[in-house]
Amino acid sequence: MAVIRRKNLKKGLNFTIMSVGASGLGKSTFVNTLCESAVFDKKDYSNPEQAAVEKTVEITPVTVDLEEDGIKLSLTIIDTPGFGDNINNERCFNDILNYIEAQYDYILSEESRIRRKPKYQDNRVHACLYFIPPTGHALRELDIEFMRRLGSRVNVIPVIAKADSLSPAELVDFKKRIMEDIEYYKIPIYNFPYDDEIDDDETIEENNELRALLPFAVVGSEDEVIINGRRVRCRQYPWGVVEIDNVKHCDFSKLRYMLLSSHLQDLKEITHDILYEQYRTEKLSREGVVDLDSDLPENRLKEEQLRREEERLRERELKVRAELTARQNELLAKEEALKNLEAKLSSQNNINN
Ligand SMILES: Nc1nc2c(ncn2[C@@H]2O[C@H](COP(=O)(O)OP(=O)(O)OP(=O)(O)O)[C@@H](O)[C@H]2O)c(=O)[nH]1
Ligand SMILES: [Mg+2]
Repeated sequence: MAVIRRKNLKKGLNFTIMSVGASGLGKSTFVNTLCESAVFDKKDYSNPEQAAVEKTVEITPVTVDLEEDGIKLSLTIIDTPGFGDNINNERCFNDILNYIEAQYDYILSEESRIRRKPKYQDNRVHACLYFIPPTGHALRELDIEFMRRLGSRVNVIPVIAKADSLSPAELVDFKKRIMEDIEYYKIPIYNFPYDDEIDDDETIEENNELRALLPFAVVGSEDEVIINGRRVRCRQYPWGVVEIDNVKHCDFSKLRYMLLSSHLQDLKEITHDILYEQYRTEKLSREGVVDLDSDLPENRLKEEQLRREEERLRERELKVRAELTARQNELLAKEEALKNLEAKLSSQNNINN
């Protein structure tokens, strides 16, 4: 686990999460559950038949301010429209990928400015939750393909959506099969990386525990009931209650803690040092530019142009100043001449009188 720097503690942290997956898997409900507020509204609370979260139709970033373990957190969540089982999936998916890359492009253009703005908005996505339908079988071709493509651009964290639809034994089995598929198809997910030589035992153990939970089984709900005097977020069924924050019922609270607290810094560092760096290198080599260091001929050219422009302006200013001084001197000389003339005239008048 990376250490959060003191400076960042005071200022507060920015963190961005995206939810991706098929339609109706509970992505928007999850976001509301994570933020503990209705970030994405329901249609009509008074009508039970319509009291569901509206279908998401566009990529919607929303920022909420939270406090986790005394640390201020500005959390941006990007909810995306779920794809269906139709031919539009590709377009919908491309919109999501384009969104992620557009944030990199923005940082790239800011970094390559000669005069950088001291502060610019960084909207890069640090974690992408990929919602897997709770089929109980294995990954679908669509999930394999989409996770693989996302994985080279963003930290993908696979989650089993609506995990309350599976029995505990089915869940264990399903998780195992999904991880086998992820390994077999070499899908690059965020798997709690650590370094045996650098990281301490505690970190290694914690990462291994979280790795063993992959893919996280999530249940989302905004409903609450009172159990033994405690307010509990849950989904109610005729046969019982699934508690969202109960680790025996699902992995929601462990996922939330790892995202917003224990692994937040690591996810940010991987985004910047590995994923963004890879995108930057690919893009620059595609464009035929090797690096953006200021020593490059084109950067030197830009700086030279800028320097000449400044010189030209300075010369013009000097010229204008010189003209102004000359005019002022001319005016003073005329005034002097006028005064002399007046003095001469008045002395002549005195003589004549
Ligand atoms: N059983 C179960 N149902 C859930 C869960 N989370 C959400 N739902 C229900 O699933 C339905 C769809 O939820 P949404 O949150 O709108 O799903 P979505 O993924 O945002 O859907 P799109 O916006 O169409 O992509 C709603 O009726 C939710 O109440 C869950 O964990 N378990
Ligand atoms: Mg939605």
